[in-house]
Amino acid sequence: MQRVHIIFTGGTIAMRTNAEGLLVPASSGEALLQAIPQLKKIADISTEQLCNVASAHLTAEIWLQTRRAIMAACADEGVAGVVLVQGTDTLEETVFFLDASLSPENTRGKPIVLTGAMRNADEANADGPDNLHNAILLAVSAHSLEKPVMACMFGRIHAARAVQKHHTTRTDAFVSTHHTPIGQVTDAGEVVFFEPRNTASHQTPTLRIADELNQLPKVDIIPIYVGANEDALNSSVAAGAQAIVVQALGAGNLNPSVFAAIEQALQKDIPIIIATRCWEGNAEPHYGYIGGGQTLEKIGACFAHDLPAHKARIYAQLLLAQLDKDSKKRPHIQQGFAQLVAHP
Ligand code: DAS
Repeated sequence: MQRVHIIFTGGTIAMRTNAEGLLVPASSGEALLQAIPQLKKIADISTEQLCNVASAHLTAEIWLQTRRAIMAACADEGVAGVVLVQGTDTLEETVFFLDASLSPENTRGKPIVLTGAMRNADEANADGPDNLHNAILLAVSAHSLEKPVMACMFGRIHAARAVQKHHTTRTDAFVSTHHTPIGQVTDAGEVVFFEPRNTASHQTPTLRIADELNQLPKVDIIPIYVGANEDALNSSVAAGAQAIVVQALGAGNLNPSVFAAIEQALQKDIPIIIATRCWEGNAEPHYGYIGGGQTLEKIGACFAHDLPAHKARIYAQLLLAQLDKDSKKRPHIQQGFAQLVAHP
């Protein structure tokens, strides 16, 4: 039987209601597995508990540690695939971080499957056991994918670039924005990939970073809305942001006050990346009025394309992590984001 290595970091899947009525992290990964003995019929399982926290408490340091743990597991010839269990609130960020930062050599082509649960471990109809079951099945069967990092929730397999949590509580909370899921695990336990599964539309260029990194550069997100002013952006610059993602309106538009602040930040070599608050569609240079995408492009801002602000932020962090202290940031960020278009 093949072996799957499961890395636990916490989330609702491991939460229980305590004596004070508070839903908090409680069960270890091992305890969760003991309650689902049928999993042992699918694969041999080894486990590792990196932490047991709500996913709102995850940090870049934990991500980098998780990345190293995945590389170590993949280097073990006895391991067929890796499952990473975490809270669903930030699952799409972790899966994107791993997908963008792990090269095919790092994973040796082995599947890396992220999963969690929408219902806590002590609910009668908890979805954690099913999700774990599906993730393990996927980890032993999804070999030879070009980009083997994916999310599996509610039987649906999502590409890292596309996956988003779009409902706060439902068990089918996850969707693939712009796309359909790349596959599914059927009720009969069959793993089915929809073709074409390896097309560029699901992929993110790999950004190689040093394995020993313990932190990622500071990149902030500034939301735009009617009446937004320059204060948040200026505070972010003053607090030492190395780049700023602006979650703009529509195709990538904002008002003259924020535009002026962006111009000043760009003059200080602080890259500005324009994302959109729209659910679907690309951020791109569309309008020529002050603060419209065309004028932002003219002054040197770049565009996040299909990446939502929280994924564009991670992509910018990884790009910045590739630079030495004295390198110019703007050209590198611009080139990096331009590559996303080649992988639309
Ligand atoms: N509490 C949330 C988290 O840890 C939700 C979850 O796990 O589903 O992300």
